[in-house]
Amino acid sequence: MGKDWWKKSVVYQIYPKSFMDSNGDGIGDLNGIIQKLPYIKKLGVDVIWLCPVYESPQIDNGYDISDYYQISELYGSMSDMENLIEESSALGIKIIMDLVVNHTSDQHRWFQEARKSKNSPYRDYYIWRDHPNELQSNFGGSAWTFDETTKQYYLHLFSKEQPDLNWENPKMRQEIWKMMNFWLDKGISGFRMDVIDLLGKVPDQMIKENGPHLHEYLQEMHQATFGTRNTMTVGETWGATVDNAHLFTDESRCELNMVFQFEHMQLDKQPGMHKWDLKELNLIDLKDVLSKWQDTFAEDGWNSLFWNNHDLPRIVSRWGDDKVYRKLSAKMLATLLHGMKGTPFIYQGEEIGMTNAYFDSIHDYPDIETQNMYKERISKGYPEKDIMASVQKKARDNARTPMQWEASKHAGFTQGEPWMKINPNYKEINVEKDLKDTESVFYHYQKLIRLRKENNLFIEGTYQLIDRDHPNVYAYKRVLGRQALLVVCNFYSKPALFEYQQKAPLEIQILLSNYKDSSKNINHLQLRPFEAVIYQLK
Ligand code: TEU
Ligand code: CA
Repeated sequence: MGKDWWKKSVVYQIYPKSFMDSNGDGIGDLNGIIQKLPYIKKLGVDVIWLCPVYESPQIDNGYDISDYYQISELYGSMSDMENLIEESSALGIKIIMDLVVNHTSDQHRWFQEARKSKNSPYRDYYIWRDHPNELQSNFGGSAWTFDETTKQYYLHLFSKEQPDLNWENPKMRQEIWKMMNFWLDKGISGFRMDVIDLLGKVPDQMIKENGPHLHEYLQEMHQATFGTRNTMTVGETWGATVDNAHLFTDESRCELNMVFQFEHMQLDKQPGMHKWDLKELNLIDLKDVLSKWQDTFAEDGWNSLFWNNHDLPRIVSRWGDDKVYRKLSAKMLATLLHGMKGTPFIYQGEEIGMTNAYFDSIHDYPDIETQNMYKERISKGYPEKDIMASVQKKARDNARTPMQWEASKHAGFTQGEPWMKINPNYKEINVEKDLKDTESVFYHYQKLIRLRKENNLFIEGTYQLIDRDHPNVYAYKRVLGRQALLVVCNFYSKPALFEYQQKAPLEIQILLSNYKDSSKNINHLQLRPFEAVIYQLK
């Protein structure tokens, strides 16, 4: 296997709590994932990114880890995890795990020891101050919580149950390297690294992201852990810009393979405001941002490609049309993304066009981020109907409703009572139905994945945006030698005209379309609602 296998891979993200419950307690688990491996294999992906399954009080669904070396009982046992690694590997599927090392749970032994006394050998694993400053937690409120026992404040950039680790402490870093090697030795193939750009924070200077020592830590990590192994690493970096992204990903720097940048995912909020403050997406902004990222990694570094994850609302509800044109628009969005240069990530349920939840009550959105925001905005006097409108559009729980496997009770997700309400549209939208329908969203994803394997243009072709100012159509080319792909997507339900104005190719072939009878007349293409076509030009 070459060192660049991750460039040719497609990744499937699993949020274990909501994927498949094997024992009827209403919570998805590792054996549930093992049961569904043939399904994942059928889709054609190469890698599973497994969200946290470690021991955790579940304040933030596992992003609050109390023991890095244990599997949470909710999800199974260490031997279930070993089975998952083995059975996936037998199918040619690699596993990457979530690495959550910006913070631990307040129930982690290190924090329990640290909070006992200022002289605790673990005190300096965390960040303590006599006085708080203005730093805010990403989940609302102050980032500092007073601890009675020792009368100091500790830092938490997320909930107060997620104290931040002190990365300036070399002993703490050693512990993390040891833990990473433990998992690599078990046979996992790399990590997705939670909020990795926060490690170098300097709270006294109000610096959260991209602190001065961040890249030293990542280089040290590379050297001490995965650097000598054939792995894949992707860092979650809300603070990445085209100017700093190369620091993470350029090969010679020996840090990470790629990052998740979120610029495109923030185009539908009011500038400078929070994601809850809604704004319509402007397609030209989207073209500019995605093209800028394609261009920045044209030579060195590599893009991740994604619309969805467990923190983001469902893309078909967000920028597609989940009412009249659900299937067509889900396929259009998939085509637009998977035609680009980079490694595509598919979030569970995206491959069947699962939608936002549209629950009416705030009680059906248990996520801590949403709950905190709701309370805060109610207390500030926002109208509840506006808050709920934002929740229905943007809440993280939109992605976390259980996977819809079948039309039967609880969508085939569990024999018991699901931990979270299931989207009532499961009778219409489910895996069973998609697998029976050759025109389904599932098979469209399957074809996109297959095309990427068959045709090197998808991996290596350079990216060129076409007709930037077209208000409704997103079109681009991928070029390699004398061959090219032309991807044309009508982003809206309104018919649109696209005219290819470059030199006419000798041969035009349709590789994939979301309509049966798309035209090859690329000089004058009348596109129907959400029509998306990939042409090969010779
Ligand atoms: O998310 C990082 C993060 O900053 C999110 O809280 C993000 O701002 C928010 O979801 C946007 O609405 C990562 C994990 O992906 C997330 O699930 C965790 O809650 C968070 O880190 C803390 O570990
Ligand atoms: Ca279970």
